[in-house]
Amino acid sequence: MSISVTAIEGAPFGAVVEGWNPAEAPDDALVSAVADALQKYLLLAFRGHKRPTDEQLAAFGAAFGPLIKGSGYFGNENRLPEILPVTNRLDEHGVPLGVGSSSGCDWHADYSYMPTVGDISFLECTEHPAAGGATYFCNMYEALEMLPEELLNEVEGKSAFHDALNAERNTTAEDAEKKRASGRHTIKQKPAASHPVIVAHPRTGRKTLYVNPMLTRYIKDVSAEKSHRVLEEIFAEAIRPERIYKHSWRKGDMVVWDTIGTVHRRDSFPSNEIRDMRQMSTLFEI
Ligand SMILES: O=C(O)CCC(=O)C(=O)O
Ligand SMILES: [Fe+2]
Repeated sequence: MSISVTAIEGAPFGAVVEGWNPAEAPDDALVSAVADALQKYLLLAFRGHKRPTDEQLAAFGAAFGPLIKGSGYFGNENRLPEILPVTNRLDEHGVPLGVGSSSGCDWHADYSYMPTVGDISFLECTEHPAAGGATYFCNMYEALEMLPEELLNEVEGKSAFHDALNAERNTTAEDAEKKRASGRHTIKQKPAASHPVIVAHPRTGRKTLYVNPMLTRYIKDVSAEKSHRVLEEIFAEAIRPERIYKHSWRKGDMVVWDTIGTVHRRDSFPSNEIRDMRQMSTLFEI
């Protein structure tokens, strides 16, 4: 199987990948071609392939590292454990079948609240609404390179505390209540972890800014007031239009991205429409 990789025209980063055959087990040549492209482009949008089964999708993801069992973790035991449904679909009792509602979702890096964080993430589009529901990605390597010196000085050598409390903010109160009543929870435990604010990517050594508005709670060893101010200033400096790629979904797209070196968010969409995605992440200790 040979894939073609083409930079996305007009985008600050990202490439389209064509020629993937999900029915073929990923071999070393494919895995290294994808890993190289990912390092170069940060984000790869696979397009034009046949729809992978859950098993094929998980086999592809697992070729890049150990996958978190996202489905069990978020209380959606009805699927292959490695595949997390990001969907506003409901089951026959009106209980959400996955995480994610029609509301938007704030900038974050997947699983930044875990000791081993999301490394490479995968998001595959089964169904999307006619309008809305785009996903945006921001290059945090560049954000670090461009960070004003005064701000850099404030965070150099510092760590930040991340937790999952805000992950639930992205669901509607009504959906959260239905999940609670059903005995399923969006997150069973409330995990938390600390990581350096400036992280060297474990494979490339490239330094990135590892904080995000949704999951980073505070910078450690400074006053609450200072932590709040510095984080606000960092986000305002870091998350800027010139380093954001917007992905408007087509059915069947699979986007793969460097989740240590980027942050992403989702737009809301009309609640009477269905958006159905399959998500996976490999984990890595940073
Ligand atoms: O629904 C989206 O577009 C983004 C969901 C998300 O944050 C993820 O899959 O990691
Ligand atoms: Fe995410």
